[in-house]
Amino acid sequence: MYDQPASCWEEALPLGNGKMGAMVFGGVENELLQLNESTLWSGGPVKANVNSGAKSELPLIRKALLVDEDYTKANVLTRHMQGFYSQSYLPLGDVFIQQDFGGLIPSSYHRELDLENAVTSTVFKVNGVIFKREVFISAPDQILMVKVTASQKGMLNLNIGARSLLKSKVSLHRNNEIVLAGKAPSNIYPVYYNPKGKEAVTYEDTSGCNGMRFQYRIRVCHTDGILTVLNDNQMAVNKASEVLIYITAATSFNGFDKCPDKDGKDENKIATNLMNDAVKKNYRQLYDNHVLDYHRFFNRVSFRLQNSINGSTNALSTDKRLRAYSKGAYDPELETLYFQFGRYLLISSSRPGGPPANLQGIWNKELRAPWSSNYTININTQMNYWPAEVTNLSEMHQPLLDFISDLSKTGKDTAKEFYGTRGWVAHHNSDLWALSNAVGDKGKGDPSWANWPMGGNWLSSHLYEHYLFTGDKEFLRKKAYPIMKEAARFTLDWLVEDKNGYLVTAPSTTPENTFVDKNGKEQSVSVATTMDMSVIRDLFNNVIDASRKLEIDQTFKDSLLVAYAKLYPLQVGKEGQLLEWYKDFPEVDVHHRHVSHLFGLFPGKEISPLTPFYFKAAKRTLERRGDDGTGWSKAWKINWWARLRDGDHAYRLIRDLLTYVEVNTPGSAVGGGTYPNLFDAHPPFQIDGNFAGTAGMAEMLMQSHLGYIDILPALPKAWADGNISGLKARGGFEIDILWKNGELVSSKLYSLSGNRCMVYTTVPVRIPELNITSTKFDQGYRLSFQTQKGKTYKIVR
Ligand code: FUC
Repeated sequence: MYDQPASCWEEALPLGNGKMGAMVFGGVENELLQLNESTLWSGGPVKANVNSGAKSELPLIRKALLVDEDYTKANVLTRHMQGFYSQSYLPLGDVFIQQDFGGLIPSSYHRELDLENAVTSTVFKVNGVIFKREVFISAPDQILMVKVTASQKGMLNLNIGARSLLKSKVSLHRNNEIVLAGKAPSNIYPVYYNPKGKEAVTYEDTSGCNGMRFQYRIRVCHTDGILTVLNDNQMAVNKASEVLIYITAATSFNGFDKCPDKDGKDENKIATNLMNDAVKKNYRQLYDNHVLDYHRFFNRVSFRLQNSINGSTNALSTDKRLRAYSKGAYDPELETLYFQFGRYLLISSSRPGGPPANLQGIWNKELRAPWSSNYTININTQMNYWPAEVTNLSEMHQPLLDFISDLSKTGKDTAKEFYGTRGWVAHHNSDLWALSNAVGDKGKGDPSWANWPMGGNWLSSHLYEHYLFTGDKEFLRKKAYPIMKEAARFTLDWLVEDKNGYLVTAPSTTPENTFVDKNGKEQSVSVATTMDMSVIRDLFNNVIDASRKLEIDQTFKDSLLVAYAKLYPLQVGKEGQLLEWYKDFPEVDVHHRHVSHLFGLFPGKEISPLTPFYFKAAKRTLERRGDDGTGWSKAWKINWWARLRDGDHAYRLIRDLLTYVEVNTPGSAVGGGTYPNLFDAHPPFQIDGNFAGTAGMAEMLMQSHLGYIDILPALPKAWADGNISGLKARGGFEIDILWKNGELVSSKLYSLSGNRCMVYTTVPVRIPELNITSTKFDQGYRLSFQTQKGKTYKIVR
C-alpha cells in the first residue's frame, strides 16, 4: 500500500500472467502502464558455425594449464573459444491514461497491489468525486483489464494513448481501438559492450532473419461516455462514469529455432482474436476467471508470524514500512509479505507454455536493459526457480524445464563445434533463442565469466528436482533423463586427467571470481574449480539415481560410477575454509559476491551435517566471505545459513536483504537490498534476490534434500511463534507446521504419492493415529513410517 503515485519505475507495481507484464504507476493526471510481453526479444535463432577455430585451441589451453601452469597464456587462448553475445529482452510499450484536473492535488490518495487477488487499485478524490482505477492481467483470458470509475455520473474525462521505444506505428481502428505494431531489432549488444564503429541496436538484418513483429491493442468499451479520436495515437472518453479498457499483446515468436519474421506467427491474428474473445465478457466474468485461476496457485501456501496472526497492525505505507524496517523496526509481517511477494512474482512471470522468468522476471523498461535482462545461468536463472517446488508452484517451473530442453538442442551443436564432444553444453548466458556458446564476441569477453561450460550441467539438476518433488516418473523417463544423460555425456568427454590421475576440468573458472598466481598476477582461468567439480558430482549423482529408479542404462550408469570415483574432491584450505580453486591460491577479493564453491551446500547436497568436516569448512567459508553483497548474493546466503542450521544468521541476512535501497543508487557489486516496490535491488533491479529470499525463508522452516523431512531446521529467535501451511517436500509430501516459543507444536503431513516418510524434529513427537513415537537421533528426534497416498498424518508433541 502506498500513499503517493510512483515517481519512478521502482515504485510502480508489477502485474503479470507469464505472458504480459505491466508496471502500474498510479499517477493522478498521468497514469502509466509500462507493458512487457515475455517473448519480445531482439534477434532470431542462434547461428550455425560460429567459431570454427575454437576446437583446435583446446589442447593448447590444456597444455598451458596442466603442464606449464601458465595461466596468462591459458586466459589469452580461452578467449579464442568464444562466440556471440546473447540477445536482449525488450520493453513492449506504454499505455498512458490522462485525466486533466487542472493540477489540483487530490484530497486523498491510495494505491495498492492486492497480493491475495493480483489486482492493483488506485483511488483518489478530486472536487468531491472519487476516482478509481483497477488493473489486472488474466492468464485464462490472456487480457489486461483496466476499469476506471468515477463516483458521480458523467465525471470521467480521459485521454488514452500508446507509445513504444521500438520501431513502431500507432493507428486507430473502429474508433475505439488503438493498435501499436512494430518490429524488434535484429541485434542488440549488451549495454556493457560498445564496439567502435558498430551500432549497438540494429534493425537491419545481415544474416537472413529479421527481428520479430509485435503489437498490442487497446480497446475501449462498456462505457457510458462519448468516444472521440484525438489524433493518430490517442483517443478521448468524455462524460463517462465507467470505462473498461481491454489490452491484448502478441509477437510473431514461433519457437527458439524459427525465424520470427519469415517463419513467425501471425501476431495480428493472435492479438485480435484474444481481443474479440475477451470483449464478449464483462468485467465481472473476466475478474472472476482471473481470481479463480490465481487462487489455485497462490492460496496453496500461507505463512504467518506472530504479529500477523491476529491481522495486520501496521498502517504505514509499504515504502515507509521498509524504511522503518531497515532502521531496525520489528515487523515479521513485512517478512511474510516479502515471502508471498516472491511467490506472486513467480506466478506472474512464469507460466506453462511461456519462456522462463529472466533477470527481471518479465518487467523491463529499457531497450538495453542491464545485462540484457537475459538468462544468466551461472546463478541467476537457477535462483529464480528455487522457490518453485518447495513453495508449491511446480507448474511455474515448467517454462524453465522446457527451456532446458531447447538449450540441450542448441547446446549439442555448441558442444560439437566448440569442443568436439558428445552431449550438450551451455555457458553463462542465454536468451529466448537458447543461445549456448560462450559469449564475448569472439575474444572480447572476460573468460572469468564468459567461458564457463557448466550452465547446462547445473540446469539439469532442475529436471531431477522437479521429479523428486512431484514423483512424476513419466516426466523423468521421457523428458528429464535423456537431457540429463546427454549433459553427463558431454561432461565425460570434457573431463581430463591431471598428473595425479584425478579427473578435472580444464579450462575452468569459478563464476566471475579471480585469484592471484605465483607472479602476483590476477587470473581466472585454471583447473578444476570447486564449482565445476561440485556441479559435476551433483549431475552424475542425479543421473545415477535416475537410471536406478528407471531401471535403465546400466552400462552408462557404471561408466559414471567409475568416473565419479576419480573426480577431483573438495579441498580445505589453511584457514579451514573450503577452497574455491584447485590449489590454495590467494583470493583477490575475499568478500566476492559469488560464493560458487558452496554449491554443494545449497542448492546441492554434497555438504551437510552428514559430512561434518566439509560442513564446518563451508561455515568458515561463509564467515570469511561476510554478509555483504548484491541482492542475490545476500539472498543466496540466507539459504546457506539455513542449510547450516543457523536460523539467527539466516534471519540477519533477511534483514539485510530487506534493506531500503534508494532508487537512484548506481549499479554496484555490493549494497544489495530492496526497492520501495519490494523489487530486489542488485542494484539495479534484478528479480533473483526476490525469489531466493522466498526460497530461503522456506528453507529455514523445512528442508528435505537429505532423504528426510527436517522440520524447523533453522528457526530464528525472531520468529518465535508462527505457522506455515502447504510447503512441499521431496518424496511427494505437503506440510503444515505450527510452532510456539521457538518450538514445534504440531505438523500435518499430506502424502501425495504414498511414499515412506522420515521426519526429523528438534523436539520429541508422535503420531497418535499410528501409535508411533519418535526416537532420539543425533541432536534431535526421528520418526519413520509408511504413508498411504492421499492421507494426512498429524504429528504432535
Ligand atoms: C552475474 C553476476 C552479476 C549480475 C549478472 C546478471 O554476472 O555476477 O552480479 O547478477 O550476473
